[in-house]
Amino acid sequence: MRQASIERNTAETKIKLKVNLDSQEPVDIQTGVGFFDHMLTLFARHGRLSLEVAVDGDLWVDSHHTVEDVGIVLGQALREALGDKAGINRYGTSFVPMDETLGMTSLDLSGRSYLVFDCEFTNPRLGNFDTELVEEFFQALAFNLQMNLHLKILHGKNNHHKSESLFKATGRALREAVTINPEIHGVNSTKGML
Ligand SMILES: [Mn+2]
Repeated sequence: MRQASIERNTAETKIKLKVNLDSQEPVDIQTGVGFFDHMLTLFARHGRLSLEVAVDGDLWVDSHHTVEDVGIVLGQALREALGDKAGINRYGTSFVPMDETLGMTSLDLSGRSYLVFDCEFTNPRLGNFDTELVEEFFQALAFNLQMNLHLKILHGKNNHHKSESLFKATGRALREAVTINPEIHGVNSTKGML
């Protein structure tokens, strides 16, 4: 089983996170930020992975530390679960429509970190979640998982739809990238490692 469990405690957040790439259950997300729980649940379900997240964060400040730190720990856990990445597809791309919105994720589990984020929000908040934290989350995820991550909203209006399409597309693209491909022998790189 490709899985990892991380506990991280700082003065700002206390996080317990478990991920399993080879099981779809359980999915249990409790960050204290309702909209973020909704996004992480979609990410896990559409990524067909088990994800448990429990956060005790400094929400009396705002949701920034909670969202960014979950991105950091999720990235670290996924990287650990992937191990040497032998036999995986490595790349994944997904387009996800949500009514009037069309979002896209294209990613490479290359061992190098990069984020391209091409999405503009017109509403500063969704519940107690600041929409600018969508980019903060994916930045932390990309850098700690050491992946090249491109996110784009091709068109759309509704901010809930835009965010949701990016989390769903990233789950689906990640599933494609982590899937073991029997045609791939060893690591899918001419360099010999990822
Ligand atoms: Mn929704």
